[in-house]
Formats: sequence, C-alpha cells, structure tokens
Amino acid sequence: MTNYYQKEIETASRDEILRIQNEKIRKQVKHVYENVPYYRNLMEEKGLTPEDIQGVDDIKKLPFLSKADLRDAYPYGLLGVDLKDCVRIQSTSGTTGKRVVAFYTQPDVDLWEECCARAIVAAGGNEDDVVQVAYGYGLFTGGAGLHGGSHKVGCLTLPMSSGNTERQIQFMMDLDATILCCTPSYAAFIGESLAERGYKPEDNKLKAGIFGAEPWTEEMRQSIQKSLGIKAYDIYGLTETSGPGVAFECEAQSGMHINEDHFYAEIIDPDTGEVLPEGSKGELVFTALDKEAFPLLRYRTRDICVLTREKCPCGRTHVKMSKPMGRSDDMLIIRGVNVFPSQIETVLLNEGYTPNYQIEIGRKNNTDTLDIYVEADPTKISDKIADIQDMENGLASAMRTMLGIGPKIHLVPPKTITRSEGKAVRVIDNRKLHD
Ligand code: DLL
Repeated sequence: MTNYYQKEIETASRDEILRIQNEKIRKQVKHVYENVPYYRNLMEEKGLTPEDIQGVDDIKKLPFLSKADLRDAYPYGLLGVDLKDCVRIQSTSGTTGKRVVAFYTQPDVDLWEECCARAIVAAGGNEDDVVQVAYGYGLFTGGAGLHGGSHKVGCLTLPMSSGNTERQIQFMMDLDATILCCTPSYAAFIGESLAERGYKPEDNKLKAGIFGAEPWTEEMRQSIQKSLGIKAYDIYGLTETSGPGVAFECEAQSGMHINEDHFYAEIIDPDTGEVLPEGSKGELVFTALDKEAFPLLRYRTRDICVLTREKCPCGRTHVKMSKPMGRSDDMLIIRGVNVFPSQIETVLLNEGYTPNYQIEIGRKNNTDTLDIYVEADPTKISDKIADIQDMENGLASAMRTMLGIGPKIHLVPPKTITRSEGKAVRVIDNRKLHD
C-alpha cells in the first residue's frame, strides 16, 4: 500500500492543483512586485503590473531570473521580507564565482521540510525508521533539508553530515540505520567501503536511500542498489528554490514528482526562452508559489529535463520530471560535439567498470582532447601491457559509439581516483577558466 505524507494534496485532481496554483500565483506576484524592487523593475521593463497575471497561464509573460540576476542582486537584492523576519540562510555548494545565498522565514522552512518529508515517506519512510543524513550540514541545503524532513515524519534522525566514512559505517551498523540520505557518489563509496570491510549487502538494515544533488544515471542506481541491498530513490532541488525536495521519486522509480502546490514548472528552449509543449526536452524553470523570503519567479535552473503527466501507479498526481540529463551550462562541447558526463558514466557502468572516473578536456594543436581516467577492476587487472591496451581500446570504442567522438582512455590502478563525500567533481576542463 502506498503511503503519503500529505495524501490530500499529493493525490489532488489536476483541477484542484490548478485552482491552488492560480490562487497562489496572483498573491505571489503581488508580493514580489510590492517587496522586491529588483523584480518590479524587470516587470516594468516589460510593461507588466500584477493585474496582468491572473493565473498560471499568464506566468509566461513574466521575465526570467537567472544566476546572473542573483549575482547582481547579491546578497539582499531579491529579499521579499524584512531581514528581521528571516530565520535562516543557506547557500549553494558552488566553488567558483559568488555563491547564491537564500533566505527563509519560518513558514519557508516549514514548507521546505514538508517537501522533504513527502520524499522520505515516498521512499517508504515512517516513524519506525532510522534516517542517516550523510549530506553535508552547514550552508549546503542537503543536510538541513533531509534532517528537517526526517523530524517531520517522526523518524529517528542521525545527523551524521558527510565524510568520516569509518564513523558512518560504524553508526549505520550499530544503530541500524534504515534509510541513507547522501549524494549518489558518496552512497557508491559507502557501498564500496562496506564491501572492503567484509560486509555483504544483507548485513546492513538499510532498506532505502534518498540520493540527489548531482547527476547520476540509471546504471549507477542499479550499482548502488546492489552494493547496499536497498531501493535507491532520486531527489532533486536547488538552493534557489529552497533545497532538496522540490521533486522526489516514488516507488515507481521513474522520474520525480514536482511538488506542484509549491513550485510551478515550465520547460523552455534554453536558446530562445520559448515555452515548450509537454514532453519536450528543455531547460527547467521554476516559479516558487508561496515562498516569502526568497520568492523567485521564473528562475532558470539550467537543468535539462523532460516533464510528463503520465498517470503514476503510486497515485500521486503531481507532474514528474525526468532525471536531469545535464545542464545547459555544463554540457561539454568537444570537437563540436555535445557531450554530457552522464553518457560517459552510462558506458562505463555498462562495460563493467566502477563509477569512479574523471574526465579531462584540453586543447592540442587547436583541437580538443578528451581523456577519461577510469579505475581498473581489481579482479580483472592484468600486468601485461597488451591486455591493458586491449581493455582501453575496447572502452574507447564503446565510448565512440555512444558519444560520436573517440576519447583516450587511461586505466588507472584501483583507488587512485579521489572519492567524493559530497558532490563529485567529474570534469576538469583545461581549455578555459570558468567564472
Ligand atoms: O544540490 C540541493 C539538493 C541537496 C538536492 C540534496 C538534492 C539532495 P545546489 O547545491 O544549489 O542544491 O545545487 C543545485 O544540483 O540545479 C542540479 O544541477 C543539481 N542537482 C540537484 N539534485 C539533482 C538530481 C542542491 N537529483 C543543482 N539529479 C541543480 C541531478 C541534481 N542533478
């Protein structure tokens, strides 16, 4: 039987969801127009007043916001309430440029934690569960979001934060953790570390994992499910829209339900900004319908995905987003060909390699170079140079079929690629410096 955290809204009819969205957007546009001069100016440039937005169908008239606006307005320029009414600040985990800082009132925190609670219940969580939160705590939203959600569901919460894998494993085993929350790359590392210590997947009490914050493939899901003996669920979100829980996977494990009572989603053509029809692949844009402190309208996420309204067996009616297939700003263009790191991961796992890899792009004689460092499987490793070359050539040819360009593969000894405890850094692009 399917359980829900907030059944009525999670399974509401399409008409009911639209009614709620229409009501909220009118209020929200008024709130932003009156309290966020930065956005009011953008509306005025387009000759818009709040009266022009009568419902969600009118959202397409509104101007977009992008990361560049957030940088311009840093830190307080998009604040929708007095600072004294805010109770929390969180920030992106980005390592370059100015970080995004997001503000929350108490109702904003409650709303966010409710979204995470929905995700935990959708993954099979209830008050009998022990939730090990191994996302980073601190400015990053992963730890705080799932922690708050776990409390709301009434689970026993283990606030581990990321890192210190030895201690993660000890607590997981001693305290019988049943749900693990962390990035998929860290989950893979924990699985690998358990095996190294002689644990079999059935030795732990975990039943589910809630993994997100970075792209991961279906193949990676299978590999984590096997190594930990669990069901692995995806969760999506970004600091700008509050954090994890904007969308989450249910038992169907086929895309993430967007919490449509709080976030209105659109798919646009990233080049023209045109709204695309349902089922098209494009850039995801969110309008927060009821956030008070950081009420972003039409925020361009840069994440590329597809939305679908196909009936879901779990009974939830909210629209589903596919796994992000990459970002419009981190899609690699190598020798003129579009390459997403996820395609490389798919090939590696299909060919029986581990998800430990690094992609290095450079430029030699005015031509792009693509080098992929892959850890050899310790059970298949050979000390004969010819064997290693055969394996490298085999992998390079599988990559060429998938990507349309041939990389140079470097098999490196097991355990030589740095493991990630948070978001994995997969790509090193030496051609240009990112901002
Ligand atoms: O990563 C929030 C989060 C924490 C989500 C924990 C899920 C779990 P930021 O650091 O602001 O926030 O990064 C947001 O991460 O625009 C996506 O590009 C990427 N991302 C987040 N979740 C997923 C996912 C958090 N499930 C950026 N699959 C987003 C792929 C994801 N990419």
